[in-house]
Amino acid sequence: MIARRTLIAGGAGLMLAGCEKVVQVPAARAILFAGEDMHRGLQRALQGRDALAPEYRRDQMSPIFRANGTFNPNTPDYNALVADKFAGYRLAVGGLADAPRSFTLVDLASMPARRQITRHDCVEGWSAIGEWQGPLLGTVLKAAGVWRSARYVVFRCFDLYGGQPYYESIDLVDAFHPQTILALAMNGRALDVAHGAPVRLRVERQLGYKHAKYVQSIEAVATLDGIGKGKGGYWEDNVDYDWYAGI
Ligand SMILES: Nc1nc2c(c(=O)[nH]1)N[C@H]1C(S)=C(S)[C@@H](COP(=O)(O)O)O[C@H]1N2
Ligand SMILES: [Mo]
Repeated sequence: MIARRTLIAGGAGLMLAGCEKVVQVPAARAILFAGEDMHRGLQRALQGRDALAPEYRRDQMSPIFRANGTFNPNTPDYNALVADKFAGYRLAVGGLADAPRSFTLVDLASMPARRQITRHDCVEGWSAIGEWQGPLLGTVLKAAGVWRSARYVVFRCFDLYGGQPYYESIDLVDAFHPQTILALAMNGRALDVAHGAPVRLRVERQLGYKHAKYVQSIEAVATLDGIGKGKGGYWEDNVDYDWYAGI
């Protein structure tokens, strides 16, 4: 929450907060979004962690939504799943949970779905607006009896990126956020391989690298120690990106 004193200090203090934020982000993004970051920074300062990310109209959707990072995991295991149209896919959900289990795509598709048109912001300086559909992550976690006392959920992916396993983690506040979904579809069609088939995370209050594609398993944990190099994600471990990538 923003301190009352800062609010009373008025425009100058808030503007400064916005400027600092712009200076921290990589140059391309800063140039593209400078004005907007200022505005959004102020908005966020006044909102809590459960605030919703903006949603858009269908006519605002990007004609092209580029893919980034891994375009195809291209491992024997993954290729076998693709060949079988993901009939053999199982999403394992476990860790700190009363009823660890795995879900087929049919299981996931039969859960109540949320559909949302949101803007994806990549730290490299591009954005795209697309429509995503799938069950709330919270529904899936509840179905596996994930403990509310767990602190994080870790997503392990099918791909290696630069030879390292891609993984990510979020805390339970984001995991149970009403827009955090396991997307099975994008722009009205089953996810394609480039965008993370068959299941990818959408965690709409955070930057693109948190949105794990090709999710293979989800583990609820109390600490990120011992997961990868301990910083909670591929980019956090290898390039020192922030673990909390709020936008
Ligand atoms: N498994 C996996 N997830 C990933 C990545 C990746 O390389 N592998 N790249 C991340 C980055 S940096 C971005 S911007 C988005 C890109 O999603 P898109 O390919 O659907 O545009 O996926 C994120 N999730
Ligand atoms: Mo990204």
